[in-house]
Amino acid sequence: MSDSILVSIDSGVQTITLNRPDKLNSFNPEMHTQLRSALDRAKSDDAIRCVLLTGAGRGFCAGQDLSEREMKESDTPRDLGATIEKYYNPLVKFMQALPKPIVCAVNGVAAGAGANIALACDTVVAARSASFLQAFAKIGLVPDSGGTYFLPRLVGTGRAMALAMLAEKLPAAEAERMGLVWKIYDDDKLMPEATAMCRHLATQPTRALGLMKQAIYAAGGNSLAQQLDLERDLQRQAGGSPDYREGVTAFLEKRKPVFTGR
Ligand code: T3D
Repeated sequence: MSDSILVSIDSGVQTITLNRPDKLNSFNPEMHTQLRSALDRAKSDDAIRCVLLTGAGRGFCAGQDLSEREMKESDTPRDLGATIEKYYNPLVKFMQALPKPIVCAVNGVAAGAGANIALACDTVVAARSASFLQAFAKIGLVPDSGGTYFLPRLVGTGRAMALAMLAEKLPAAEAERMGLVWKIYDDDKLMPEATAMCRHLATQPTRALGLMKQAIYAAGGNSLAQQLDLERDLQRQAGGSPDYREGVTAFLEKRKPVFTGR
């Protein structure tokens, strides 16, 4: 098996690099399988307290590998719903449910499912030269991997519709202005800055950060009353954690807290 992704773990940060640069890191089954197995490790390994996702070469990810989708006039259409069901949907659901922060460092073009997998990460930072492209309309498809969910929530219905239907490349600076991206950095600063952010997150109260994900992602589907109830329940869990005890003790002792993630 080739290395469709590269994985390293340092200072509590698991860095996952999509690694099919000749195809702008587009997804084939092997890359899906390897990415999922790295994320499974992120979930089960207590030493990993933050995930950093990025791409090798000049692109972040160009979505589905279209060289695997070549077809003749006479071919029976492939069931694309099956690939979505098998790979993309479980990936996005797993990322959102992972009780640890995932930061995406978009190093270049993020297109098709690649753009939406970036948006499925908890925080997105990007290189100044990066761009986002809802490429689906160009090939007669519909945004997937959560694009029709994330885009209207992040930028509003009108902009989401235009991004999907016009399929124009959105430069990183514009994506930052619209709220798709937290911060942009000069290209040579992207990985040092993203790594520093992840190392910081890896020292934070991981359990509380996981509960924050749960609350913030639930908010879109909840009424205020439901959300307040959820906050109460999650605060009950956070309040029982060793990191809460450490946070309060450190505050009262006027020192920096040392969180263990528990
Ligand atoms: O199928 C299913 O299972 C359903 C799921 C669908 C999910 C999806 O993601 S559908 C959307 C698929 N993605 C796209 O439609 C994007 C296709 N790529 C592009 O439009 C352009 O490549 C980019 C705008 C992303 C970048 O353009 P540019 O000019 O910077 O680069 P390029 O020259 O087009 O690409 C560089 C190489 O990467 C090139 O190979 P070559 O000619 O140097 O050998 C190109 O063919 C290859 N490449 C780029 N994207 C893909 C790809 N190869 C395979 N699949 C790709 N998606």
